[in-house]
Amino acid sequence: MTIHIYGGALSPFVMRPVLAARAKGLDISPESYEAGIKSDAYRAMTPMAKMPLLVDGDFALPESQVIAEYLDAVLPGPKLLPEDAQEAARVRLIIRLADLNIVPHLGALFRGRDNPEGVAPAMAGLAEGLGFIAHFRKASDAFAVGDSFTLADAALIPLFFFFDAFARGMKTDALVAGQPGLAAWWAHVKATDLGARCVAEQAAGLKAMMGG
Ligand SMILES: N[C@@H](CCC(=O)N[C@@H](CS)C(=O)NCC(=O)O)C(=O)O
Repeated sequence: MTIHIYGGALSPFVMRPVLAARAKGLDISPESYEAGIKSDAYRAMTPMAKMPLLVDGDFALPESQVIAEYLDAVLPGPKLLPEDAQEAARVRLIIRLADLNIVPHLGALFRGRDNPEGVAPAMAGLAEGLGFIAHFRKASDAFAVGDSFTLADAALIPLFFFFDAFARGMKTDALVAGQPGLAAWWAHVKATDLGARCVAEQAAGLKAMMGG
């Protein structure tokens, strides 16, 4: 059965399970849902009408993190959650912290041109969120947690794309530079095949959204 992930490549939520699948050895790319994500057919599969949506046969599954965990469970390939319970908990914690403390501020950066007063509070929130994540990483972590790619890298890479993407206008790269451990992680993972491909696909998505 072919697994489909519907959504656009700019979305950090779409790229999270895409990265997880690729890390397991399934070379998948996000597909746009032809009828649109607000269509009745799409809403019949997920009433929230958001991307991503995984479709695996007659099984439809929304929510990026839930999809990534499903793929880790069903696909062969390396496990994306460490065996060690404390390391697995650190992976889950970093993902949770990113969803709670990074994700909510990204929208304000997108709206920065129309709503410049929203940028400074978002930057402060992002700086705090990065500090929370950095606190739970170890100096020995080459990947987000430990020495191999986990679900935490799948979540963080497509979010960190935006720190580079908004750097010219909003100096968001300084937020990453302010956390040397995370800056080293980001330099490392975006030089990997998985990371570089994700960044290139998101950049192409951003360019397309900006009108080419
Ligand atoms: N919590 C959801 C968030 C999904 C989400 O917000 N997706 C956005 C794209 S970045 C979306 O579908 N936006 C279109 C809309 O809301 O109409 C997840 O992790 O999958």
